Amino acid sequence: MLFSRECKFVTGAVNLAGIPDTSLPEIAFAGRSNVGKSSLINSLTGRKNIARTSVTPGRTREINFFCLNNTMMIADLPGFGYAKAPKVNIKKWTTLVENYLKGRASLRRTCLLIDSRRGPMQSDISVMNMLDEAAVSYIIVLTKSDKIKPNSVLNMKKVCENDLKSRPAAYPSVIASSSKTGDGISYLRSHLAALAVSTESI
Ligand SMILES: Nc1nc2c(ncn2[C@@H]2O[C@H](COP(=O)(O)OP(=O)(O)OP(=O)(O)O)[C@@H](O)[C@H]2O)c(=O)[nH]1
Ligand SMILES: [Mg+2]
Repeated sequence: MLFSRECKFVTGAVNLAGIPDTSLPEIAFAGRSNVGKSSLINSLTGRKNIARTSVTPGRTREINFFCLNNTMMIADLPGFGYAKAPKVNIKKWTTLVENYLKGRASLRRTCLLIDSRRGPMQSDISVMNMLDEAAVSYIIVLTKSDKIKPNSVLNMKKVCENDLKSRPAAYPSVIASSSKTGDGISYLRSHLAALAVSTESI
């Protein structure tokens, strides 16, 4: 229900000062450049292009905030791990996103998106380490499940869930999704909608 209602773009923040002042529960979408963050937000909200999607990795440079039905906030984070990104951009990403993730009191969960075909890469592992150390609750969402065989998706899900056992801030189950076929989208919607009403942090 929540996701089929009003969805408004609020603002794009390039620094901490630009982050909107709101106490609504918030969900963040993090992941490597091109993993499918903006596409997933479009699919979840049923909008074709509320979150801009790109063929050029590194397109989303600011944190884009959306508000669902005046009930929940969504934050689309700039992608990381793009090898060709200038060093100064990488530093900017790290500072802005780390400060946001560690300091956002209203953040209920971070969805860390990982490509189903590749699994966690070094940059994903660094982000998971940071989230575990800062006790920021996160869930792994595998993207682009349409690109590989269903069996391989299941396998990747199991491998990731096994790795997560030793990670204190990780939600134990992994969700496989595709913005193309809609796989996992309604499941993810209900998972996130439940966080909008509950006050628990994990
Ligand atoms: N086949 C397939 N392609 C997808 C899927 N999700 C995203 N893509 C494609 O992957 C590319 C990147 O998608 P984006 O949603 O822009 O990725 P992003 O993570 O927001 O990228 P940045 O903003 O650069 O960090 C686009 O060409 C999308 O069409 C999916 O589920 N299946
Ligand atoms: Mg994007």
